[in-house]
Amino acid sequence: DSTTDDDSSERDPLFARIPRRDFMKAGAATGAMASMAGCTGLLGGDDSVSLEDVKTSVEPGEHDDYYAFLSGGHTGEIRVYGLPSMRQLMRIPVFQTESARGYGYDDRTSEMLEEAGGYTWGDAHHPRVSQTDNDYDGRWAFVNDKANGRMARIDLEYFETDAIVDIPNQQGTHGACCLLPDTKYVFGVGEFRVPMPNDGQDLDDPSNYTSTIAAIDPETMNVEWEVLVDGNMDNGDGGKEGRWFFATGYNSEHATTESEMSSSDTDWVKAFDVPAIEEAVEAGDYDEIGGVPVVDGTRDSSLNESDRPIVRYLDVSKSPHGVSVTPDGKYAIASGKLDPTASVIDIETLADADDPNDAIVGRPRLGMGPLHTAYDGRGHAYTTLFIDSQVVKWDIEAAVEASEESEDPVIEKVDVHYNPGHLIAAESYTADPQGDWLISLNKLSKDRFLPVGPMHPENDQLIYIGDDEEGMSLVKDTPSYAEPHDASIVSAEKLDPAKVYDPEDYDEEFISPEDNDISRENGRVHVKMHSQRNQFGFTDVTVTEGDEVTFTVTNVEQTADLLHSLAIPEYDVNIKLAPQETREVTFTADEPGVYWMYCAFFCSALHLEMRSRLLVEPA
Ligand code: CUK
Ligand code: CUA
Repeated sequence: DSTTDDDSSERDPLFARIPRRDFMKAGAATGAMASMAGCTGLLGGDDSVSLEDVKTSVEPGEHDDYYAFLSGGHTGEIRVYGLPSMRQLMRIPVFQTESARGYGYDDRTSEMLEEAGGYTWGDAHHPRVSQTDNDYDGRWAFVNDKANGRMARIDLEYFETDAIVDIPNQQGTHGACCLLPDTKYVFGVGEFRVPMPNDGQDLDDPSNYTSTIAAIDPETMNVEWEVLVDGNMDNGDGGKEGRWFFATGYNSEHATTESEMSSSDTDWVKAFDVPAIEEAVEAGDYDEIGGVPVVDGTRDSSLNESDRPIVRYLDVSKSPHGVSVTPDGKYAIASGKLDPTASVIDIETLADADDPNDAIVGRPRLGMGPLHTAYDGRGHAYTTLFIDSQVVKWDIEAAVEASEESEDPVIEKVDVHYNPGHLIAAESYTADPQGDWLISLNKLSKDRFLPVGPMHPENDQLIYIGDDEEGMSLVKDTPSYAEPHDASIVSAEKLDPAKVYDPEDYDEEFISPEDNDISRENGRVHVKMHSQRNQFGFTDVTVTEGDEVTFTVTNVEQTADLLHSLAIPEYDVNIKLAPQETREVTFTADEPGVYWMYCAFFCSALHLEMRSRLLVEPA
């Protein structure tokens, strides 16, 4: 920690967050303490802190203040960044195989990918981190697969994908989010409408296509129930109080072409009343389709069935895109996309309103192409303007007070480069955002970086939002590989990743040096061996052509960061072995010859010598 030599940290905990260098810089003009006391907001009444007084760069050897989990779009992965440095700390493969981690190469992960449909890729959009009492609890992150209708869970102790569910009745699972305060469900929001079941019936009868939201139990990753609705759905966010869940939707027209889909001037935000849905499921008021209870939440049914409609349809301007609930849980804000306004939905009003549209209490005019909204916890909203290439900061209560569509609530706009999709502020999805950093995830970088061929990187821009008087400050550009959609930013102290594996946490047998063993039975060979600097448990393993061979390999190192792997040339095998980790891999030895099994992590000066022979005898 670079601040330990800064004696001011003993005086005020706030100073502990300011690296000495920046502290000195801030104090250079008039002497440290006097200058700091004079800084806008720092020791004053409001919460804002000037940019000069926060860490914007992270010196060599220092740690960041935040983790940011960015989705990797159609690479299928999650990337972990540090903030404010924007350094990429780790990549977590989710829907695609990845050789450095041996993900999709060992038996456990390849079976998981196989059981989740056997696809080789996914389209990961919305990483959401689990919460308890409306705050990050460090357990899991979840992310959707828009391509194949799936939801994955990432274990944040090991930073690895540990479950993927193939959601029945959904083709494109687009939105993903949690029902708060305690992550009772993870919701997958179905985007593409298809016949249900999609088995060849009603091929060209779009009026019979449907989409659903799916409620997934975060512990078991089972789909507990689904609700089918009218129209496409897009993004979603759960209320903070455990009752409401909101999904935007375009295509209330039930159309199949772009021009028809955007012909109507209004579309819907759907508000799902979760306890009412649970009652319906409890009462058996559902059809079982694809093995899960599916409750009818179409417009007509929800208006007629009971005095407590399970889905409320709110009319908003055409093709809304993002929706997010404010930190205080009062409003859900849906962005217009094809309309320059956002719709502010009063959640409390919604419960009792005869006409759900009465709950729309504000329509601020923000700019062209509003897509997604994030929060600083000081009453401001930040919305990306895709067409204008800007982030607009606006005042939520001012938008509610303004009687009609007005630009009044707009405080400030900042240019971003270019065409932002999502944006995310630090801990914006919790009840208590940090209010300092915001990332704008821009789809196009155009000329911002050295050219690298026709495919450009995207540009994730870091913006400081902690100073309400100075306004937003663009701090850095970060090129990123296609293509982050959403992100979650979590204070570093809220996560506690493991340094080595705990063998109790996996099913494979831990192989110590004394457990090394080769057993053979009916054409099956099971090799159990340990690995350690600088050798595997066996220098030679002999099998016969056609044998089915299983290797169970443990890295018995206790030292953090000391990885080995078992790579087998021409057999397409590479399993990663972090300290105390065991992995298993099974393959058929169908080509006779000598194969040098080696360790692919440069683990010591004798790393190159860390290799053993697999001898496959001709049958
Ligand atoms: S979506 Cu991509 S920019 Cu999937 Cu949240 Cu809006
Ligand atoms: Cu072990 Cu290289």
